[in-house]
Amino acid sequence: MDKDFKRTLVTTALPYANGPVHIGHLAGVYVPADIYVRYLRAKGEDVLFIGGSDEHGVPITIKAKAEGVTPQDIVDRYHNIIKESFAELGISFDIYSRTTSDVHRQTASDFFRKLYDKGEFVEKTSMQLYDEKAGQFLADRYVTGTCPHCGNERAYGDQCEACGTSLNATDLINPKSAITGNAPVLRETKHWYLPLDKWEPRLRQWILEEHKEWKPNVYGQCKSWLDMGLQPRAVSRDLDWGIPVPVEGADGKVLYVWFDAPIGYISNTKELLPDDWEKWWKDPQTRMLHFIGKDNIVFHCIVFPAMLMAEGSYNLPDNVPANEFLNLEDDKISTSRNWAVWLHEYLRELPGKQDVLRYVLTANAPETKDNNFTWKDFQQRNNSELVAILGNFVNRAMVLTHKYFGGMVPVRGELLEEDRQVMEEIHRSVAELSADMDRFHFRDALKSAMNIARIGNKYLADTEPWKLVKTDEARVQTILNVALQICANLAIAFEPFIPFMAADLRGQLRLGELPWSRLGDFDILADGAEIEKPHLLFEKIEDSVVEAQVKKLQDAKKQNELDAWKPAPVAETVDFPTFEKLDIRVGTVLECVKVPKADKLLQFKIDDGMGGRTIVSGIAKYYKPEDLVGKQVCFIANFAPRKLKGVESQGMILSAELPDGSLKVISPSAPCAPGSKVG
Ligand code: B3M
Ligand code: ZN
Repeated sequence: MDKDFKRTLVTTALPYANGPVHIGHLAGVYVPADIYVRYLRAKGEDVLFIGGSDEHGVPITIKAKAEGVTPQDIVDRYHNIIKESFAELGISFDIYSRTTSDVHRQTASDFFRKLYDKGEFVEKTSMQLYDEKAGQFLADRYVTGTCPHCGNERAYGDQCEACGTSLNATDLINPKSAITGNAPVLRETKHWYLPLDKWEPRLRQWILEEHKEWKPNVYGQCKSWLDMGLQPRAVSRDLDWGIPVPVEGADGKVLYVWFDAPIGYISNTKELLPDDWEKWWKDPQTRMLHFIGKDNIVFHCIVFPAMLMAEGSYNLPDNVPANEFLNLEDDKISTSRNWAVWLHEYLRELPGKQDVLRYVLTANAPETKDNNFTWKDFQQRNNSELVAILGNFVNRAMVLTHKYFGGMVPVRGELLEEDRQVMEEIHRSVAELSADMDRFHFRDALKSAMNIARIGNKYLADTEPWKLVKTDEARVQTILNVALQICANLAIAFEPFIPFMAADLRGQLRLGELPWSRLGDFDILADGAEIEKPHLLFEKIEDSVVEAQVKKLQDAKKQNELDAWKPAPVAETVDFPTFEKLDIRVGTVLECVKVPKADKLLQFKIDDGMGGRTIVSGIAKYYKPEDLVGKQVCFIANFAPRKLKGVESQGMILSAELPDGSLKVISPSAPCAPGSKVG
């Protein structure tokens, strides 16, 4: 920011169109980027906000195959969901396009071709796994097999999810193609590599020397990559989904998704401004910022800049304010385990609450370390911050104005020390707010904005205009004028964070859009101006609402556990005489009661055809005793007797254990004489 610039280009990571976006994406990338863009716009700066979907790559083809549809069907579905839900959340992109657009195909293809023609690539052949039955090379994700590190038999070719090791498909023991189940063979293939090693000295100088101001998490990750030494990276793949490699004899090869995706930022600028896009990318007085999550740092700080250096005519990013990860209810967000809050579902299930989500995700933003989202905290921040501080202050100031002055902004008289102090405090908060915005410290900036409302609340509580109204109306006029000017300040301060509230508040105050420069002013509302009858800016969120969300998550977790369940391995082989040693019989339950002071145990009186016996069984959690009376069960009749909570158990009732851990007693399929042998 110390450099002179005329305009700012802001990009956000292009989400993969193989699923909807969740709160982790929002907190890390889209909400902070939108806050910053809205801030720059309010300052009157020239800014362009570019977004779009990343529609290539192997996961999309896998999903398509699993559903029996085309990759284009998949990306059409998710691109639309993502685009609409961003718009509904108020993420104010100037364009949200996609990497299957014609402009992008052409732009990415030309970019590759230019590097190819300049001799910037190295061609290399290597051995890759090939599925002879499917007639295609296999991306790492398309190969499964046994992990060489931990023995997990379901490891993927790029990673073993059991032990977390990243792998090459060729490392797997007993590799299998995910397409046909066949064992793949090794076959030679040719690819184009970008020699990152060639750019290493320039990258070192540019990042480590010239960008020491980058966030420590970003700078640190870059440094460790650079210190490990950079290797050439393949920028093409053998795949039938993607942008064809624009070179003779490259049939069946497409650009690697991480080569084409960042070029999407350029393509989308071009699509929006066909005649004017170049100044946003090539004029040194344009400042470029990439908002991304921490898993994308290397691509945006090293690989894409190296591509831009190789091309030669583009600017490099000025900053890459990457965030860490957001956890959900103390657990890692996981798409495959459905442990996530999906934006499109949130918008449907909590309609009209866009600002609450934006507020909570900013207050908890994972700016410097991983952070946690909980529904309890969501409720609490809504109820005790948005409702109790911000909403309450604005409402009080406006209600009092209507009550005492017919809804007209009262004239401000002489200021007292307490008024001047409040103005000064607000000036301090405003200064901190702007400074934090410039440093991408949006959590702190939001605190400063909320502080303005806190100051307002305290001001009304201290001056008690409702008490003065009978004795000193002139003083009340001054107090409410100041309070209303604070409301107008809040409409400016909160606009980048919670724009729906800001628009609502401006409407209630009958104000148009307000520039950031007016923040800290106390003459925004003119004397005698009319304001609307107030309505509440926020409503309380009841327990039942967040409890329903927590339950939804827990249900998803249970469902996952069931989906992942596998029967226990079969025990050691036994012969018939060994089996016969167990004497299993059918019996009828005559009585069944809970064992006192033992919450797991039921005590049975069983008709075993031999005079009856008592058996104690640990199934109290799964049955009401009365439901079992009269039922027939199977039990081991020659099980050594043992005492359980003081009761002698003469046998063992057989039950099956279900995936959720519950037990179900085994009954014969038709009535049997008590004492019948099972075998
Ligand atoms: N689609 C990865 C991701 O969504 C990737 C980002 C591309 S940015 C050019 O995390
Ligand atoms: Zn493993």
